[in-house]
Amino acid sequence: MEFSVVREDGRARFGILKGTHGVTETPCFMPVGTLGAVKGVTWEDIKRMGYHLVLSNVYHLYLRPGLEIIKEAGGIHKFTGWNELILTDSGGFQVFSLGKLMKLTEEGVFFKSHIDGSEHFFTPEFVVKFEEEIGVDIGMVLDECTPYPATYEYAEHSMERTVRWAERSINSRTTDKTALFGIVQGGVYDDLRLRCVEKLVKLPFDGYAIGGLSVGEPKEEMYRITKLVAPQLPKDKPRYLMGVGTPLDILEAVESGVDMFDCVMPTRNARNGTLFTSYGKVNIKKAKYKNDFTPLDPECDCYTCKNFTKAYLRHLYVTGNVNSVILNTIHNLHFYEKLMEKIRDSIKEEKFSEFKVDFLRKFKGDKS
Ligand code: PRF
Ligand code: ZN
Repeated sequence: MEFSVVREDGRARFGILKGTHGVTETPCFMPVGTLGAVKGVTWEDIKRMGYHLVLSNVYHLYLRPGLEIIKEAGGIHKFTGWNELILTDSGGFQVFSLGKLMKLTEEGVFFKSHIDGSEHFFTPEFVVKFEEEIGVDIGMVLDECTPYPATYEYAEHSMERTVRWAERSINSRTTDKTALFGIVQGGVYDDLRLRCVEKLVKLPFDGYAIGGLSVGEPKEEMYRITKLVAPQLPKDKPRYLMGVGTPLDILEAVESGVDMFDCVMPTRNARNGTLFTSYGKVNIKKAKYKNDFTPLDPECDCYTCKNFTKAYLRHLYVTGNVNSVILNTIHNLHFYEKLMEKIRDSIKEEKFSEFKVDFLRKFKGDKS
C-alpha cells in the first residue's frame, strides 16, 4: 500500500491511497458491506457514485460464507465481484457487541455465532491470516473495543491487551499485498490514548485507526479524543476513525486530521426512511410529503433526485416496496460521497474551514 498527503489545510489533509486493487482519494468514506455486499445497491451503483473503497467484516465473512468458499472462489474480490479496494474490520467490534456470547482471554476471544450458536475462537494471528488469505487490500488488527463507560483500570488493561495483540498481529504477517492497520484504544482517558499511540507507532503498521469512539460517550468526548489522537499519528500514514459518523462528526474529524471513515448511517437510515439532504435530514414517511411533488434534494444529481418526487418516495416507503430501499440508499450514499468530494476540493483550495461553516449552516436548518 502507498499513501501520500498531497495537500494540507490546517490539520485537514487531502491524500491518495493506493492499494493492491485500486486507488482512492482521501478523506474518504467507506460504504458498509459487512457480508460482502452493500444493502440495497449494486457495485455498479457504488462505482457510479465515485467510491473506490468499501468496508467488509471478518466476523461476518468467517461465519458466512466461510474461508474455504471465499478461497475456492479465488479470493474476496472474485467472490463478490467488487474489483476495487476492500478493507475488512477484524470483528473486534462485532464480537464484543455479542455480550455474554463472548469470552475474552489473553490468547484471543471465544464467541458464539449469532446465527446458530456454534462456538468459535479468534486470535490476532488468525484474523491476519484470514485477511491475507481472502486477499483484502487493508486488514484491521483484532482489538478490544473498550466499552463506554469503563473505569480507568478497565480501560488501561484493555488498551494494553490491544497493544499486545497488535504486536502479535504484526509478527504474523506473511505478505505486503494486504496492508495492516493498528487500532488505538484507551477509552476517554487522554493519557491512556497517548500511551497507546506511543506504543503502536513503534510497530510498522501501514495506517492507524482510532477505535473505541462513538460507543455511547458524549459527542464532546469523541471530538476531544479525536483531536488529541489524530495529530499524534504518523503524518505519512492514513488515519481512520472507525464507525463514524454523521456529516458533522466527519467534518470535525477531518479538521483534526482524519483521512478515512465508515458508518452504517447512510445505508441504515436509507432503509428506515431518513434521508440526508443539503438542507438537513428528511423523514420521508411524514404525512406532509404525501403530495409534495418536488425532488428530495434539488441540489442533488443522483438517480433518485433526478427522477422522482418526495411524494413517490414516501409512497414507496409506506407501501413497503423494495424500491424504497434502493432509491433511498442510492441517494444517501451519493450524498455522503459528494460531501467527501467537497471536503477534498475545499482542502485542495485551502478553504476547508469556510466549507465546513457553510455546509453546516445550511444542513442544520433541518427540515425533517
Ligand atoms: N474496533 C474495531 N472496529 C470498530 C470499532 C473499534 O473500536 C468501532 C468503534 N466505533 C467501530 N468499528 N475493530
Ligand atoms: Zn439525491
